Amino acid sequence: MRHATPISFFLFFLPLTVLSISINHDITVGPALSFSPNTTSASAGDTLTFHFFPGKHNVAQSSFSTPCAPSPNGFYSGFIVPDSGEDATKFVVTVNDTQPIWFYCSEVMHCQLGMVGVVNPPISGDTLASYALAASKTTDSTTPANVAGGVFSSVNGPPSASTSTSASPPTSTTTSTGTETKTSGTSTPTQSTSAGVVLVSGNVFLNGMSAVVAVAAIWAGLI
Ligand SMILES: *[C@@H]1O[C@H](CO)[C@@H](O)[C@H](O)[C@H]1NC(C)=O
Ligand SMILES: *[C@@H]1O[C@H](CO)[C@@H](O)[C@H](O)[C@H]1NC(C)=O
Ligand SMILES: [Cu+2]
Repeated sequence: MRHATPISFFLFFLPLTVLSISINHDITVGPALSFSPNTTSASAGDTLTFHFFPGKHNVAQSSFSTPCAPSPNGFYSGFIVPDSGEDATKFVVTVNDTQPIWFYCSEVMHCQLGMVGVVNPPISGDTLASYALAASKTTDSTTPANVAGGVFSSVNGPPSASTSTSASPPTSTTTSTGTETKTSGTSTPTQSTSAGVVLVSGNVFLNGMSAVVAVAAIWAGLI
């Protein structure tokens, strides 16, 4: 029977090899004129969850060459302005590839004063510092016409865990303009104060755990 062990071992690892783990990256927007963290490394299929704090802020995607102005088909959250603390509404954007994603807040002068960020900055060449410098030299910001490229969520973390390699990003582009329904009150905002904190989504973790348990059980049974 011993000779059977390696084969079953492979068989039980097979599902794990196609399991891609999506990670959510939390980014706070405000209350200071900054995104935190302002630099994030993400893989395709990961999500970015923007958490909004007081001050009048939003997040809009830009290109490196046009700071403080939206890129065509870029994402835009709309203004999300809580009275105090974190707004219940978060904006979740799926990362589709590892190309750099430059973004800014379009409120008057916020981009010029350094309210900018990047996901997957190039290893060499364009830097956030040079983007911020170029932004500081622009005279005004452009606010996109419509909310686009993401979904609103009232929960912390990604709206749903994707464990499939065929990435199925949330396709429902929210086109509702302007007026957002604010669910006030009960959700306790967990402000992620540590920069760069990543939350492995619960579903993925559980799937991973049960796979590990299954493999361990089989392994133990065969020995
Ligand atoms: C990015 O954030 C870090 C940490 O807060 C800060 O030291 C740095 O100046 C920021 N970079 C830019 C270009 O704003
Ligand atoms: C990824 O694709 C989805 C679906 O087209 C889109 O909503 C989202 O904005 C894209 N993400 C980025 C960073 O462009
Ligand atoms: Cu702002």
